[in-house]
Amino acid sequence: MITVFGEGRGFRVVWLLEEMGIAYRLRPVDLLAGVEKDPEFLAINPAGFIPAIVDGDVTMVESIAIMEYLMARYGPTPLAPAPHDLAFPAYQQFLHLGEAGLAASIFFVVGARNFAPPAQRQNWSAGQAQHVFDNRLGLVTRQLARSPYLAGEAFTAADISVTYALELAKRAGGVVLGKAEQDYVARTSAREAYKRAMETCQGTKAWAAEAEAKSKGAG
Ligand SMILES: N[C@@H](CCC(=O)N[C@@H](CS)C(=O)NCC(=O)O)C(=O)O
Repeated sequence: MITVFGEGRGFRVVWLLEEMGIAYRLRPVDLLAGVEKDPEFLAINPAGFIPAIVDGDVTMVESIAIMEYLMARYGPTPLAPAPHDLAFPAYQQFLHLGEAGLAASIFFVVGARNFAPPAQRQNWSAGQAQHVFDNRLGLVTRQLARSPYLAGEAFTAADISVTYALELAKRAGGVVLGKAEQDYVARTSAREAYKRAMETCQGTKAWAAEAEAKSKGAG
């Protein structure tokens, strides 16, 4: 059976596995407690970041690469349009933009806002990361004016990639999503597979509930 190590971006992997109906188990990794206290996980990923998967003899990191591996290995699946499909270029672009453009940049804004010493919260690099996120988000907004999902009419793994990034930005990055993005996240997160993934990822579920309560308190 496939083992997924860690939530965080591991939520993408769990959501994909739920969409595809593939058996797995989640092995929690507590980064806040200190990964050095988890030698079993460090044996899987010596670099100590999450997520990782183990599937038989295969060990992998990088959430987008893991999703591509799972869809290629256990597909075909409509979550990954084939190369000759008209939806393929947008699918491929937004699958990667969700991490390389959005999550990777807002991750550093989240770190600065929530964990940096107060004097460093507004530092130059955090500002640059925010700028990169905002700029790439413009491409998502433009695409959502054309179609309900990022690759067109049908939900794909690109939507798993980008939804995770938007939720991270909203819950911990202080980003207020526009109407199009809010409606989009409401659409993608209404899926049964998303709800099952949330039940598996209890850390993510608690974090989402806390962020929701905070935003209501602030509003
Ligand atoms: N590009 C990687 C990013 C992985 C990543 O940064 N994960 C975060 C948590 S979601 C982490 O483990 N951070 C701690 C660290 O990098 O040491 C992916 O998509 O999997």
